[in-house]
Amino acid sequence: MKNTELKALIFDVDGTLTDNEVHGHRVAFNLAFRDAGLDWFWDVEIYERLLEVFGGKERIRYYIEDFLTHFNAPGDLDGFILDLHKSKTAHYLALLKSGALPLRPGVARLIREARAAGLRLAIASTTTFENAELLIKMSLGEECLDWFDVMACGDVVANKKPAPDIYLYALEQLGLPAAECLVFEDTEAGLVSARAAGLTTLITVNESTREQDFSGAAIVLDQLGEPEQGFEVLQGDAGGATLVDVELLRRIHLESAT
Ligand code: XBP
Repeated sequence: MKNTELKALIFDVDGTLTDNEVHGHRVAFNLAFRDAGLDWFWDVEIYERLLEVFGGKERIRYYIEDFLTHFNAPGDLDGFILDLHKSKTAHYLALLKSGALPLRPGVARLIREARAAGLRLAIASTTTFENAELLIKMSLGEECLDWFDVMACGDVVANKKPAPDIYLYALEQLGLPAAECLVFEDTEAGLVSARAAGLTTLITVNESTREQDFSGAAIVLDQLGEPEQGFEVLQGDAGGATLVDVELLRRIHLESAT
């Protein structure tokens, strides 16, 4: 049991705020490969394997090193990957602007409710700041960017998830101990990262992560839930609740050991 007050919610972005990996990032990567004249195509099956590696630049390198049998790497491989990733990010931002990547159920509702209840909000994501920033602008409104005290994104830390770096950085920027915060994640690696930073973690799975190992999560749900569509509890105890609200979060926080 905790004897601390819940003061802040820390949200992962990709897969948690929006179900955007297969339908967003993957599409953007393939468009960048096409523009570069590469015959690479990441179908869903390959992409879900590549999601083992967090970080778009790191994922491209992983593909080159572990999936391609013949690739005449350019002399400046780092520069090649950087240019490819910049092109991918441009395509991803265009997808966001098109409205193709809405928030998952319950996300906007919970964020508004948490803010009204005086909880602080933060982002801790491997994606780039510009990707996270535009998602919030497009889905919540530009004025809502100020709701997030911290937006810890991408290369701000050296080691990406499952390393705890991005969560440790977010806690440092918040000026709060882990015991006063609660994390929302969608992947096993994200859970490992948050738990290694001492953070209580709520999981909302998506189709790519449903079968992953979420041992150590405070609770595992299929979504945050809406009044008209309750969540499904996959692991843990929601005490009869059908959607994630501040009351449920406070209870989960108090009942979690660490
Ligand atoms: C998920 C990631 C990111 C995205 C791609 O981040 O691993 O790398 O897949 O985005 P999180 P970039 O779950 O931490 O939000 O190409 O911008 O890295």
